[in-house]
Amino acid sequence: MKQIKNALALHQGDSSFTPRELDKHLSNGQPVIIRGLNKGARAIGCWTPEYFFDMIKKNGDVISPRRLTPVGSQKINFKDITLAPQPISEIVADCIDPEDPDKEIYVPGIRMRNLQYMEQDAPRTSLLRDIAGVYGEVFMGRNTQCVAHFHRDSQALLCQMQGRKHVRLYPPSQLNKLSPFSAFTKYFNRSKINYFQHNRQDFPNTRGIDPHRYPDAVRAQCIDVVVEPGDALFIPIHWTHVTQGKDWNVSMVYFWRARLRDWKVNGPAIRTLMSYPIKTLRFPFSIPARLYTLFRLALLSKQSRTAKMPK
Ligand SMILES: O=C(O)CCC(=O)C(=O)O
Ligand SMILES: [Fe+2]
Repeated sequence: MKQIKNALALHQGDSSFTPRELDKHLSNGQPVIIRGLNKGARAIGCWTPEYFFDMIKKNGDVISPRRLTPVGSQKINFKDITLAPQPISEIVADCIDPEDPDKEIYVPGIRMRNLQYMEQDAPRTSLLRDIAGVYGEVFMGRNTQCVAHFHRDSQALLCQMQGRKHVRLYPPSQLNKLSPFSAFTKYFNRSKINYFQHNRQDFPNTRGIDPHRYPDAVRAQCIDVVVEPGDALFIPIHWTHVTQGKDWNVSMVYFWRARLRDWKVNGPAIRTLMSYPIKTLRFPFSIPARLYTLFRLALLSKQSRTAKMPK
């Protein structure tokens, strides 16, 4: 892992991070850590899992996706890492006094519009209120581990509200070293590497991948940063990133569409452009397949009804 020197801009508090500053970093495609951007938010002090559980119970539950990164396997297989969805209150209840403190519990992004009451304790900073089309997602759990990916067409601001999170960032030029899935699949923006195959007890776990299987990834240039509660991290479009949250942790991530002029010519951009016609091509083929599935389902339900009929 070669750390890129001076590649991460640093700001302190919200007064120094003006819309002009943000604009500069959007144009340069440079990541920024803003220490203490949200330090005044109530959420920083009170969002224990117990408080979170009560808040959900009072305001309404939602069904959440879940993921679990397997120990020992070199390659990510989405079928293996995806668990059955569960009510978020149950997931948060699991985060309170778990029998195994090292257990991984991961909510890999829920739209914040389904949990709008969260914003009472964590209002958006003025910076975000000035950007059109911003939407939020919540990533949370215990000992969370994500799959390395880049954002196809959006910019992102990760706001850390509880716990610590290690984020590794790779410039767009490094993507070919990170074993991305085929450009012709829907996973074209994700890496096949299991970043948490080894050394799960480490935080940050910078030695999680298999160096024999992925020697190029080990040599890739990157930036490692740990975000603390109250900090925010700007993740530019097409930068691959992978995260590891320690213990109980909550991040509110805000996304907005990148301006076309902030795209650069690079591997992730080309993959994204290729994905648009590929998706359109896949779609007409999927129509007959879906009709056939519907037809079979209709036939099956007719057969089962027939089977139940008395002779
Ligand atoms: O925090 C996580 O687990 C993932 C966050 C992420 O991918 C993002 O902020 O874009
Ligand atoms: Fe992301």
